[in-house]
Amino acid sequence: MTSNSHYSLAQEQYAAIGVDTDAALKALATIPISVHCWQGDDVAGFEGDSGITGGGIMATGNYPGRARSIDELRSDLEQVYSLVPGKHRLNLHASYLDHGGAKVDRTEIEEKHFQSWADWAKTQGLGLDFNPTYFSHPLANDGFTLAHPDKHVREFWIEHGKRSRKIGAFLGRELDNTCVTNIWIPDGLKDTPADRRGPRERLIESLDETLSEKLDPNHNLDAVECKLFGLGSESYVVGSHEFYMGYAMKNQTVLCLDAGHFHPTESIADKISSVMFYVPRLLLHVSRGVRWDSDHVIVLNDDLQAIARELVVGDYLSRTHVGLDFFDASINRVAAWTIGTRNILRALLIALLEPTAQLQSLEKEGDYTARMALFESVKSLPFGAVWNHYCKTVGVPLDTGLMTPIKDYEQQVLSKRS
Ligand code: RNT
Ligand code: ZN
Repeated sequence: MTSNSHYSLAQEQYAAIGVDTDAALKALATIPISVHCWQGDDVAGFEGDSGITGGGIMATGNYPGRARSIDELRSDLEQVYSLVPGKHRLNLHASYLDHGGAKVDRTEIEEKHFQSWADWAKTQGLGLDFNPTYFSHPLANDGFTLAHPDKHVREFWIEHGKRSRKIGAFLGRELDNTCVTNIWIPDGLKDTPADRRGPRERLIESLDETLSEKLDPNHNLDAVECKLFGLGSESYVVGSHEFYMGYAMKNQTVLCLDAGHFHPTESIADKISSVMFYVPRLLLHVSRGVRWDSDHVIVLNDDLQAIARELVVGDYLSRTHVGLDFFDASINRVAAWTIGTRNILRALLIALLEPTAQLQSLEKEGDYTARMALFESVKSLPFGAVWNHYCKTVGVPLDTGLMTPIKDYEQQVLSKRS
């Protein structure tokens, strides 16, 4: 049987439950995924130092081939985008600046340090997103930045945040494509705090000051990201969920929910339809928590499907920026990026192929038995044939054909890096 007939058959089976596969693929093609730059180099950045030093996050593994320069990272990213169907975005951290050889501290970053990223993004047809970098820096090493007890340290990080937002606006303007600038800070304590309130008061002040300049929302949108705990902040994180949910609601900023930043059994899927009543927009860091780690490569599991389903079924896609946040240094990084990015798209496709109207009317009628039967029967419909058809149409490999180009690239490019 040809793959075309596989698709026709799938089309028929979905049509039988009232689902239009062509419409689902058309919708999928319009969803941009913001691919995080930091999977390619283990969050090292290009400031000249080597990798995360503190800040509650950690890349583990020593698979060869990490990108050591901007050119290498771009080359790897081009490889990734060529293996992922659709038009997407790149999410940059301030530490990935193009400093042209000069030592540029975090309070010295300017638009010009990101010009080459904007130029490259243009040639690639990518939108850009941005993040101030509040970790891997001597002034972040004691675990506090925007909430630091020392005013001078706070001022340093406030200045960094202000500059980052302006760079975000610059990128949005250059590309004529709104940039989301997301604030995540590591601030917290390893052991029981004596004062939970003080650091939060300071954080509010620092955030207010950082966000005080009004920027054109067509160019830049501000987001804030919470966390339950991190390495070195096990007992207390200043920017907790309640903290940032309140802050985002009050100030109408974008709220960022990272799938790995909650209790291990707590899913962000159920939070979406609650917070969306109160915040203008949502940023997702789609990730996978495994025990203490919040940043494993996303696989097509129930958690991922639940998140994608909420976005589609709740009709939230137009108010949601879907970003990724994982970093695995123990496997081929191009593969990690590619597989993860394709997985959120696969999850979204499954959601787009759901007979939602039917499921919801069964639920309304109170027929939970039929709802369960339909939910379960949908699981064995041939979503893979629809996905394969999409990959074929846009000219990217099928899932089963991914490792050939990845291995070629590894052999020709990655393995030559020491
Ligand atoms: C850390 C946050 C944050 C970072 C990136 C590098 O716990 O998830 O989003 O992963 O900014
Ligand atoms: Zn995150």
